[in-house]
Amino acid sequence: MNRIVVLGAGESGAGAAVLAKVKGFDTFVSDMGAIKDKYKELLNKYDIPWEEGGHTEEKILNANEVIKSPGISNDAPMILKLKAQGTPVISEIEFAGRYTNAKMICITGSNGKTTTTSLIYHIFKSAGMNVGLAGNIGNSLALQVATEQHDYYVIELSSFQLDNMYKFRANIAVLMNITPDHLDRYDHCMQNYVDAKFRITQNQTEEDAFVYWNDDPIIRRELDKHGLRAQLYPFSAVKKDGAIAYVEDGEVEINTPIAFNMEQEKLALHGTHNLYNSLAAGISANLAGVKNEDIRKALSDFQGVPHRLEKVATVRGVHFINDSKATNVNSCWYALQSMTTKTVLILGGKDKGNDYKEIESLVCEKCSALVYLGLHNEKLHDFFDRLGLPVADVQTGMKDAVDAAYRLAKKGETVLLSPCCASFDLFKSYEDRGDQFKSCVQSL
Ligand code: UMA
Ligand code: ADP
Repeated sequence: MNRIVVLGAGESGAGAAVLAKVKGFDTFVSDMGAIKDKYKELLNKYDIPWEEGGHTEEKILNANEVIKSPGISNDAPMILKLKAQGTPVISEIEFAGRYTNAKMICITGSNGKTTTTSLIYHIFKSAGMNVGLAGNIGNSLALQVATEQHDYYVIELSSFQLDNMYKFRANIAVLMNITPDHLDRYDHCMQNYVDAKFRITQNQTEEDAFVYWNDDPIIRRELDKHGLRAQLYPFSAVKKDGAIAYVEDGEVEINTPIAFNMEQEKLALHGTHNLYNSLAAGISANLAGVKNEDIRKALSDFQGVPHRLEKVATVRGVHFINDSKATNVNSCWYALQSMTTKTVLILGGKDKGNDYKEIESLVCEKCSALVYLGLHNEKLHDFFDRLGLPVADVQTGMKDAVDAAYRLAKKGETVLLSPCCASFDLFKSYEDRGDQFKSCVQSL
């Protein structure tokens, strides 16, 4: 087997191509769109042939194996052709996993992946371990495996990456939660998405660990279905139902493998959802043998991740919070739940099959007004207008949304950007959306 074709030349594909090349494969990269200059430079540096602006069939269908970028759907025409002729299609993570003996700490879930991944990485790094940060967080695992040597990788995994993973084994698998997301990629069938998430446990052995949120109804329902062999480490906000980590009398406690405790007040991240993230990170570090004092210190001095409940400024008594990464309904639920003042919520964007019922009662309880920000706000009008809150409809961009929210907010209230939707209708990315929000707030 010597020809590997990589489809898509973004962060994932370019890294996979470099690894394939340094491992001696006849490597070819094909991108349907335009390849960014930085990835062209990387491919050229390693003398890897590439094409852009289309997929040339005869250069792809002759591959022995194809590495697919996660952004390409499994029913894209080229993927269907490859599958029909029996060519294996794998993800970059699956490929990279073959070339490293590092311990793999993998994090998935509908929400909290990036925060938990960053927190685990921060703990390991602060404890002086040789650790790489990779995956959906924005760093190719394959590129690091090709060019660096780490003892541990902390890897954020999206369902898209898990979809094309078959033999990869996570030494520590963390599943934060499962709520509807990306259903457009799963035939609008929730079970398909749930099954993708549970792939994080496949190939785990009795020596491995499965860390999960014990109160997630879907995870609990599914536990028996997936033939789990790993040791189980369930966590919960409170001591109940066999959780091995929880909060009791203001103390964060982890019972096993090594007893750990710290004052909840000292955790750097606030809010119920962040307690889950801190518990999952603490358990993972504990399992990897990080000393308690190092875990305590790192959980208390973590700086947080931009665009996740990020405090921006207070302008004439109105607080502004950037939660642009809330790209689904459940993450907005947690954001609203953690609000301590009345809130003007800015929401909207590219809908992913959202059901807003989940936040209806919190919107009634916490919101004083709504700003719909998107090219197509009809679904928001249909669902929320009947609640009788003041509403602004903005289709033009962030400046008008911030102005409208500021006009609607009373002194002491909070303007929260927590959109429930992807950003791609009006913005390049959720980072672009959050950055524009911050700069519009700064210039109020
Ligand atoms: N392309 C094709 N053929 C197609 C479709 C796309 O060639 O049919 C090309 C595009 O022209 C583009 C390339 O594929 O040049 C991009 O591939 P990609 O969309 O997979 O993007 P990457 O830059 O490789 O980034 C991917 C992840 N992107 C997606 O899953 C959409 C990044 O997650 C991840 O950080 C990166 O790999 C490294 O692992 C981003 C993301 O949005 C942050 N993830 C989703 C999320 O978090 O909700 C799942
Ligand atoms: P992901 O990488 O899974 O998208 P992030 O850590 O980037 O997760 O957080 C995304 C959004 O979800 C943030 O806006 C945050 O407010 C919310 N969030 C973070 N952690 C959790 C959690 N454990 N449960 C639910 N929502 C969360």
